[in-house]
Amino acid sequence: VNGVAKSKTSDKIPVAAHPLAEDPTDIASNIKYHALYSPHFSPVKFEPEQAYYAAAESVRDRLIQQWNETYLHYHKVDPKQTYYLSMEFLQGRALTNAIGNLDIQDAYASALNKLGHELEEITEQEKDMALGNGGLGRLASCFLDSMATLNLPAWGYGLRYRYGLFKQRISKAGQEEMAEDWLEKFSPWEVVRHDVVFPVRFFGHVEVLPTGSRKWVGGEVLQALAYDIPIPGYKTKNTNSLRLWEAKASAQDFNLFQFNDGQYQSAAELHARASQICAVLYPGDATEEGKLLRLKQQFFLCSASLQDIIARFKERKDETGVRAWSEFPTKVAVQLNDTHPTLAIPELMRLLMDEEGLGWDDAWDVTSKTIAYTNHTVLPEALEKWSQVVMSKLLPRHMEIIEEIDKRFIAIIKSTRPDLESKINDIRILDHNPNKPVVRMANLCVVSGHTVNGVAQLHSDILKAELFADYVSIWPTKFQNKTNGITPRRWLKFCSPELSLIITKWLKTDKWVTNLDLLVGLREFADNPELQAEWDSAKMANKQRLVQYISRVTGESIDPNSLFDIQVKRIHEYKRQLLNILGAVYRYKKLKEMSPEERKTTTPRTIMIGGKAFATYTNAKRIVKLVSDVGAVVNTDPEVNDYLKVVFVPNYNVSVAEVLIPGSELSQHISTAGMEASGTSNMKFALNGCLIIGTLDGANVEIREEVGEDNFFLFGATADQVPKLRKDRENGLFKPDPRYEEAKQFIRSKVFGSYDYEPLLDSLEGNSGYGRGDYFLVGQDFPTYIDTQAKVDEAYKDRKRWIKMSILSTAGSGKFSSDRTISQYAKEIWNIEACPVP
Ligand code: HBZ
Repeated sequence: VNGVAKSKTSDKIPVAAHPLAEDPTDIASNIKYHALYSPHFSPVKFEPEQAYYAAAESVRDRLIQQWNETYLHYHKVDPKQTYYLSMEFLQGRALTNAIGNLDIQDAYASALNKLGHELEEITEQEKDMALGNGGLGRLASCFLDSMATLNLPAWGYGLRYRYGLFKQRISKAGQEEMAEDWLEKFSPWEVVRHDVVFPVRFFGHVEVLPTGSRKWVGGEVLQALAYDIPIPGYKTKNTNSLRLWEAKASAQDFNLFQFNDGQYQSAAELHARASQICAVLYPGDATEEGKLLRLKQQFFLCSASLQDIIARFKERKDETGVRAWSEFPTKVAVQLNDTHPTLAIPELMRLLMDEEGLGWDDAWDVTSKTIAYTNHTVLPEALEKWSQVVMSKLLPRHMEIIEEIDKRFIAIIKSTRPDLESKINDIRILDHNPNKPVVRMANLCVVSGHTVNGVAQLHSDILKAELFADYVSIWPTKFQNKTNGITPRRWLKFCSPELSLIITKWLKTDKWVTNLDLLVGLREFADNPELQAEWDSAKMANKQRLVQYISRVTGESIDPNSLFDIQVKRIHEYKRQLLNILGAVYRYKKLKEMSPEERKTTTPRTIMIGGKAFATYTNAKRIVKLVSDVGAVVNTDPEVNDYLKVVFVPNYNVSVAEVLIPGSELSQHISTAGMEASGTSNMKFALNGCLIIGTLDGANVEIREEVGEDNFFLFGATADQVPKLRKDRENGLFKPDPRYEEAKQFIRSKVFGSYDYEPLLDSLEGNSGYGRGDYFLVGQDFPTYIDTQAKVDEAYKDRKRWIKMSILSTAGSGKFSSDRTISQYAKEIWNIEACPVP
């Protein structure tokens, strides 16, 4: 293979299949084998791209071995299994994670060296698998890693989108979206299962059979085809599956007669409709077509997954050959990742009643003992409601079942809780509003599921006190909290190997990788000058890597000695990137007013902001534009250049996060209190020794408790103050701080260009935005934000103090391992146990 010859030793390495090789030379042979015998390119090149595919395939060989063993072991033991249903999985890249979890990174690095390549360069060839939007999708992926690492028999179920989350480009106009083609060549990590195919119906009607039972018939039937992605656990044989469904039409649906007659489009109409189902993640839902497509996607995931789960349940019967349906909940736990897969509820009811012959009561018993629901938001506009008209057309039998669940729920309330009668219209599932009758998906989940959980303590408390308060009085034990977590493998060990080695050295063990609570052991060394020096240099190495990255993607040169201040997350008004940029504008103005001598006494900062705005969310896009416009002026202003830079980091995604987070020193988690359900990047930053400036919102509350209040820069109104502050504001009682007015005025004076920021700034005034001016309380929190940023500047001047705080931040992050979260789900919701492969 040409190119392999780049290295002196590579021609001595034979081409051979060694799927389980330990030795770098044998691994190199195996990589060569794949380059030659699993060719995807012409046999003339062995450049980084070809090396990546060949290396990935050689890793996959090894995974497949463990994967098959895992499946057979679960099949034999037949434990209760968890099925995590999610419309999103934000997996990112797989190669570093796979060789890290298999603990073969050194061998691979040296094997690739022998072939004339660097592991780091090879891993960068991989495209991110971005089948998710943000926190919710990444959480699902962290959970998969923990479930495998904890040897839990568990599956992820999702959709195989052709195009994942869009690629973001920043131009003069602001954000531009482009299709992200993660399958442009192919993915070496997926295995198509031609034997796993299920029919999924849309439209049609309900027939009543002579027996009285009902059957959904007619309409159109598509096929769901399974693609599996291996999910290796860390240093364990257990390798679980992420099963992604793709929609197909069958050959019978191709009208050869029409095609030969030249009617090409109508000949393949169902094929075309099938290819729309999984074409894109989150199709725009501004139009009726868009809404229908999204509902189809949701049902497609639910129907295919449940048919698969039921088939597996039936396959694993005992010696007597019978298995009562009442055993189903002892073998199956289904977790709904938000309401997006809610249709699993009526679909399971339908399959049990119409296909398996159970009566309503038995089917209900099984369904309600099987399904649990996680809520990820209290924002009213994010609570899913589906038109009853659309639902009846697309899923007539499911609509009947939902109506029956609603009816029975109301009957129970009337007979057992007369005190709640006046509230029935709020808590029932169907909303018969004559203008737009809808199905309230969260209500359906709460009524039907056995457990409902929020994702951080504050969020779960708010759910119980507000959104679901009436249900709490009906089912007091149904509601739980499961504070989110992140996998310490991807988010510390693999993304920051330097810091990881130091941690292992000082703790004298690497057991923290699977027992993150051990990090508290760092506390006793937080003042130790030797650890501090090592810590400082590891952080500096990560900052240098970030400097290189920023220079590569933006052309901006940033000073590694400045304070690296980062806010990366989806752009949303409640997350208040606008507060951040207003703070930056204020800082710039003050720097301009200072004498050169005075400027020298300030703490130099590089403010980095990144994140994608939903394509139709205009104000979010204006925020992106404002950040890049501010950067364009500040970064080219020679007076302030040494003291402030503002950079918009384009195309924020999982692999970009893996570079940004290790190099961060301060990160901003500054949502309006009560609005961010949890946040998970806050955990990743804290784990990497980055200090947080934040509000008492979501998991910030718990992070602050764990790292200590001295190591957290707190500001802002609290969640319980927010309603009154909004009222005061409406009543004209809000007195803006002069600094806040100054910052807004500075933007209005066109210092940052002539783009029309008025709609954005206007959302902060009078009556606009959500109908009430400054709904997100940017003006309210601005003064304490600025004061707290001044405290950050002071703290940074004292290197020893800062590094100590940084160490204490990592030391206090043990609670936020997704291993802890998943252990709690397993014990307190799913009732499943580990099933380690011997
Ligand atoms: O889920 C996020 C929350 O905003 C965040 O606070 C939390 O940490 C995280 C994990 O629990 N929610 C989302 O990411 N939500 C979505 O991406 C979303 C996607 C489709 C929708 C609505 C929301 O229709």
